[in-house]
Amino acid sequence: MLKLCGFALSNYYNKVKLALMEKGVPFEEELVWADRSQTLMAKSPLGKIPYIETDQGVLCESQVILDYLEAAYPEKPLLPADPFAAAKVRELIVFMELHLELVARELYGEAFFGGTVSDDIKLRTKKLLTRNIKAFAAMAKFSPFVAGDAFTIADCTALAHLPLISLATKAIYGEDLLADLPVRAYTMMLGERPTVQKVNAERKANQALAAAMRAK
Ligand SMILES: N[C@@H](CCC(=O)N[C@@H](CS)C(=O)NCC(=O)O)C(=O)O
Repeated sequence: MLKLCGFALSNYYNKVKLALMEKGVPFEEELVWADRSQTLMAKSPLGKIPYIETDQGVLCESQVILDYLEAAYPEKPLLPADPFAAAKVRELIVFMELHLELVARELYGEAFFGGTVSDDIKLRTKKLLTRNIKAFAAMAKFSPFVAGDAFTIADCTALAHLPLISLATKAIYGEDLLADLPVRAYTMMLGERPTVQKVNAERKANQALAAAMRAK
């Protein structure tokens, strides 16, 4: 059976986990911390999670994993059949990850992990996020799903990243830079899905585990 490896506090892990559950693909999970161990590096060369183990071998990078799942398990697609419509969904994903999440990630050290981020980085990140969020707002649909009227892999991505970006910007700038977008209502709407409830409950449990380990 396909194995999803990583930890449930990770937004990229939860992106893949939600897609697996929404597609109804059977899978098991293995708790792997991003500890740069030799075992991890052998499977994921940058030491990043998530990765999956399949009968054919290991795959890392969440978007590569989702593309593999769409091709290998086409019974319940999470992408439109039309190539252009599917590309528009992927465009939104690339946009959220490259231009929003990766930019906001600069803030996580201080926002979530007790570190500090320099004022220069805070300033540059705010400038970039302000510009990029405006562009994202012009592309995202939220009607009711992020790419339109159907649940797609863009929702697995949006749900994993957007609330985190809100939290991080609120913590660092005292304001949610995504506040003009209906992220809260969207998150609540998706929160009615049993798959999302399971992802959230297991993320909280993993957060408690990580906190208990840090306290030791
Ligand atoms: N581009 C990667 C990003 C994955 C990622 O950044 N994972 C984080 C956890 S959320 C990680 O493993 N960080 C540990 C590290 O970079 O050493 C993907 O899409 O899978």
